[in-house]
Amino acid sequence: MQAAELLNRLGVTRERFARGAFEVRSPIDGAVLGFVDHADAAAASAAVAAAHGAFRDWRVVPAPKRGELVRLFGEELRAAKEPLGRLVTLENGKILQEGLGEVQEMIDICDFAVGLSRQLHGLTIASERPGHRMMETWHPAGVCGVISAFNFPVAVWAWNAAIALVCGDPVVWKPSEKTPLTALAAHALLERAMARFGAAPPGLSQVVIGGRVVGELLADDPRVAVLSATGSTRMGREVAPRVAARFGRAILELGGNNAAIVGPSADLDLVERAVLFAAAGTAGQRCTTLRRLLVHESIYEPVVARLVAAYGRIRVGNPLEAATLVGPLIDGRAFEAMQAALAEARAEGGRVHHGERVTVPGAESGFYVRPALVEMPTQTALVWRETFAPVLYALRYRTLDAAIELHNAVPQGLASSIFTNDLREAEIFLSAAGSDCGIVNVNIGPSGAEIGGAFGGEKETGGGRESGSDAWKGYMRRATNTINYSRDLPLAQGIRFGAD
Ligand code: UN1
Repeated sequence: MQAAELLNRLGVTRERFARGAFEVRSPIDGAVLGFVDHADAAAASAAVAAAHGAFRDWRVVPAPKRGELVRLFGEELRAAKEPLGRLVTLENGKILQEGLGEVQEMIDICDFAVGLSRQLHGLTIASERPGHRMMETWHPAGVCGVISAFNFPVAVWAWNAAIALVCGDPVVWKPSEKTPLTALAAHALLERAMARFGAAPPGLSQVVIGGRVVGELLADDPRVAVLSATGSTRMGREVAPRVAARFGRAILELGGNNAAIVGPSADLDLVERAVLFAAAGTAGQRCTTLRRLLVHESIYEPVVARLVAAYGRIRVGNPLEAATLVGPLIDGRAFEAMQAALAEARAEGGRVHHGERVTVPGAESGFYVRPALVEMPTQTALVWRETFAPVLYALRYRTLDAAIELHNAVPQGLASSIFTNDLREAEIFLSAAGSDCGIVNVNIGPSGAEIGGAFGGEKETGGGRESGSDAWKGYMRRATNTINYSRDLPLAQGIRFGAD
């Protein structure tokens, strides 16, 4: 089924995808999928104004009622999983299994958010004063801006939107310019849910297709109480100071440089499967993609040999075909960045296995590559950088301490894992002296996180947390309440003030 038909089915009207000045092409074969317009700053500002207006009404709707809207959205997503997943594949190039998985992630976060809508609870805290009660109340924070990246064109928005909406925050979404059509489709499903819900204030959720000016407006506008931004560390470096300058709240999910340590006792069958999914899956274009493999010297040779062989067998091709494991890169720039990294690796004494362009019949203009495995003598400046492509650097280590040091030496801190059957090694890696990342796994790769946990990382990854656990607190403001039900006025800290 072609894009226009999918968009129709998903409820996007032709004016929205067939008439604009900007062409949208598929990374699969360069086919034109549609045309969109880009909003200017004034249009983005109008969207924020409308959302800000909606906030007055939405904040006082009881949270479980707000949850009902998200429940309906989850129903729409369930019904549209196949066409939306397919559209993700057409516009982003990830394999269909992963396109469908992305929609499943949206469904899961809706379920989570619906439950959460009855549990936005604060603490009751013992007061030091007789006849007093202290408690915390969580209130909606205000408009939530969402800036999302091409690699998860709809799921990351859904993590934010589902939580923000139950928390009482209207949402203004700036999707990646590379994936506007999936954004329009996902939003059309939310619009269907809002129509069924009946009581959503106008402007409650909006999608603003556009470039840099839209992102800048969301960063600068004081009406945007929370800005959740996913993308490169470079983008975060621009967004964060602008939000901070107006004392806004930013939830940042930026670059990763995720590693796995493979200890001497590791189950190597598990390692092979996990590395293939984590390093080659999604063509290396997840923020949680495995980029560094630190292997104990006693098993380094067999592990690398096995992976090089497995990489040679990966089916690279059209992501709509069931047997394909790796689809195209998003564009030529990603391909050039990958090839530049491989050239740099060679210059630094690295040994490059695979990584060459693959020609796919009928899709010659697509940037298909065989994922690369690069043996590096040391962890050079190149290895410190996140190259958003399927390049896995392999390094050897002698002691676990040295491995953890290498592991934590990079500037990013998103996801990590250790493969070991040695309880001590696993626990050390999980301990305060182990991995410094926001996600730390044992015997599974760093990618493919479930929505139930808080998602995000430290250092240059930005420190934000989205999705599950108590990440919802980032979308609300906390009020500490002290209530006096006595007839006296005892002061805290035992202060005496005036006559008594
Ligand atoms: C991202 O790449 O921006 O852990 C998000 C994962 C996914 C989310 C990745 N659940 O791979």
